[in-house]
Amino acid sequence: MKKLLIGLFTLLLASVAFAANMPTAASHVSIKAPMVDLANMSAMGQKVTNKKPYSTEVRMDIMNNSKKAIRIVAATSDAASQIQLHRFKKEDGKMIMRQISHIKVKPHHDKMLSYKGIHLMLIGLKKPLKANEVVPITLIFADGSYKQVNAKVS
Ligand SMILES: [Cu+2]
Repeated sequence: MKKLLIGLFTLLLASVAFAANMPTAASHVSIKAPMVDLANMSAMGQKVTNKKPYSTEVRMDIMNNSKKAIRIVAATSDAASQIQLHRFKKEDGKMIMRQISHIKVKPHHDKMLSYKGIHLMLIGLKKPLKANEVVPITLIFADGSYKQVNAKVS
């Protein structure tokens, strides 16, 4: 019985070590041109004064360099009270933003996040953002791994 327990314990340790060495979704992703956009705030019914910015979208190009699809399930930033994943699409002749549960990037493909389609939405900006300021954003993947992206305000 004792031998069996030791055996099981060793097996458990080995599997934990294996899991720790598994490549994560974050390690398979490369990000190009991350950008926080202020110019489109007017299109969301906000004034482009930058005196009291409430929310704005984040664009970037997410490249999946692996053979498996990856999913972004959340994002966070100290600059905003929350980040939602959004899809901008036409419904009944109107362009409407809808919250989505995840952003999927196909194997060996890239996904362009843009105002016209899928994007990250910074909601409740804590202070006005200035041009060329860098906003660190953390992308969280379905496997629990995460990646920090430095998005430039422009
Ligand atoms: Cu949005």
